[in-house]
Parts: sequence; structure tokens; C-alpha cells
Amino acid sequence: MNEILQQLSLCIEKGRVNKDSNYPADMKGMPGAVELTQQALSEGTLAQDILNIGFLPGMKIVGDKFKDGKIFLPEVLISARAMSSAMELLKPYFQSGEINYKGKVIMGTVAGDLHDIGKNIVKMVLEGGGWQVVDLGINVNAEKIIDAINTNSAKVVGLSALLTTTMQNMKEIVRKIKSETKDVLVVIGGAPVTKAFADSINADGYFHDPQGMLDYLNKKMSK
Ligand code: B12
Repeated sequence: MNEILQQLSLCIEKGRVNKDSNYPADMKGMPGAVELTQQALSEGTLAQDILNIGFLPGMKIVGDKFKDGKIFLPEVLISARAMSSAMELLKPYFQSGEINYKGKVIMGTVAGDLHDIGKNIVKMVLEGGGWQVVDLGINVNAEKIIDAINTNSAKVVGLSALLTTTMQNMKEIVRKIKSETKDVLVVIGGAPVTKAFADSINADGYFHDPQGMLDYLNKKMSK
């Protein structure tokens, strides 16, 4: 069983979706993340083990390499695509409650801002790390976020901004979240955002890359 899950992890790290894919060249003809997930399920492997031993270690390697500048955005997206394709097969197990998420994260790009490429990558990395992400999209205000926190009983919010103007809107959003909800962690990011800015608006965390946020949540929210 472990051999299949190790191969699965490698497929996710290398971005190998399925056996028909030509990518990566050195894995041509080999099964991909989709077939290996199917095989593991048909052999009776628990969906939770497929997630924990197959998906998560592969995506962790990708997140760490990206953080260290050893790989670049296209490679992260290719790995995320392999993971998402295989994740489709695990969806019924999440829905039935057989797999437990680590928790829910509400994510959005703040009011006035339409940039969502970075936010979507953070979402994929968090999902790859076992978190459920409720994605509110772009141009999101405090009311919408607070509504989502309450509806989903979420304890974490991730906010993205790419403009020096719209990052100022994070201040009011954080203030409202803190005054209208209880014990909700707010993590912010995006190219113009800094740790000093995060501290100045009372956000709980700032990370310049998705893996930083994932490591922080895994540590902070582990039971
Ligand atoms: C693509 C892009 C666009 C696209 C956006 C498409 C989309 N769907 O996102 C379009 C064309 C729509 C666009 C529009 C505009 N843009 Co624009 N855009 C860019 C561009 C080229 C790339 C941004 C990007 O996607 N980067 C790649 C992603 C992966 O990086 P990232 O977002 O930083 O995310 C990473 C980290 O920051 C972090 N992260 C991000 N969010 C979060 C959240 C959390 C919680 C965490 C932990 C981490 C995290 O993780 C990500 C992965 O590592 C940048 C220039 C540049 N090279 O950065 C300009 C840029 C951001 N845009 C800019 C501007 C000015 C505009 C416009 C105002 C232009 C105009 N005059 O109309 C409009 C604004 C529209 C609006 N209201 O938002 C300026 C901003 C300048 C400033 N100081 O504010 C930039 C810097 C270009 C420039 N040099 O002038 N833009």
C-alpha cells in the first residue's frame, strides 16, 4: 500500500496528472495521480490515508521548494492541477465525513481589488495541506467575510491585496472581524503587504508565500 502512496506523492510533486499525459517527460507511460488514487481506493486504502500519506507530503515538498525559490509558479500550478484532479476522487469521502478537514479557512481578495491569481494559489496550497477553503472571490468587504465566518463556523480568514491602495481596506476588515467575531485568526498577504503593516492593523499573521501560512495554521491550530 505504501508504495502506491509514495508513487502518488511523487506524481503530485512532479505534476503528473494521469497516464495519458506527456508531462513530465521522464514519467511518460507511467500512471499518474488519478490512476494511483483509483488503485489505492480499489485496494481498500482509507481515503484519509490517501490524503495524508499520498497528497500532503507531495504538496509539502512543492510548497517548501517554492518558498525556497527552488521552483517557480508554473511548477506549483502544475502540481496543484495533479492534486486537484486526484482530489475529485476523494470528494465523496469528504462529503460523507469519512475524511476530516483540519479546519475551514475563509479566503478573499479585499474590496476594490480584482487580483486573484495569488489568492487562488494560496487556496490550492491550503487545500493540498488538508484545509477546506471557502473562497469568496474578489472585491470582498467585511460584511461578506463576517457572514461567511458565521455561516461556516470558521476560525481562520486569509485576505489578499495586490494594490497599495486596496491593502488599506484590510485595516477596516480586520477591525470589524475582531469586533464582531470571537477567536478568529486573520492572516494577510499579497505583494505590497508586509509584516510591519500586518502588525499595525492587528492582523494575526502575515506570510509572503502560501507555505508560510500553511505551516503557521498547522502549528497554531493543531489539536
Ligand atoms: C496580473 C495582474 C493584473 C490582472 C489581474 C488578473 C487576476 N485575475 O488576478 C489585471 C489585468 C486585471 C490587473 C489589473 C490592475 N492592475 Co495589476 N497586476 C498584475 C500583475 C502583472 C501580476 C499580479 C500577479 O498575479 N502576480 C502573481 C501572483 C502569484 O503573485 P501574488 O499575487 O503576489 O501572490 C503571491 C504572494 O503575494 C502570496 N499571497 C497573495 N495573496 C496572499 C494572501 C495570503 C493570506 C497569503 C498568506 C499570501 C498571499 O502568495 C502568492 C503566491 O506566492 C502585477 C505586477 C506584478 N508583476 O506583480 C500587476 C499590479 C499588481 N497591478 C497593478 C495595477 C496598478 C493594476 C490596475 C490598477 C491597472 C489599471 N490601471 O487598471 C488594475 C487594478 C484593478 C483592480 N481594481 O484590482 C500594479 C499595482 C501597483 C501598486 N503599487 O498598487 C502592479 C504591481 C503592476 C505595476 N507594476 O504597476 N492586474
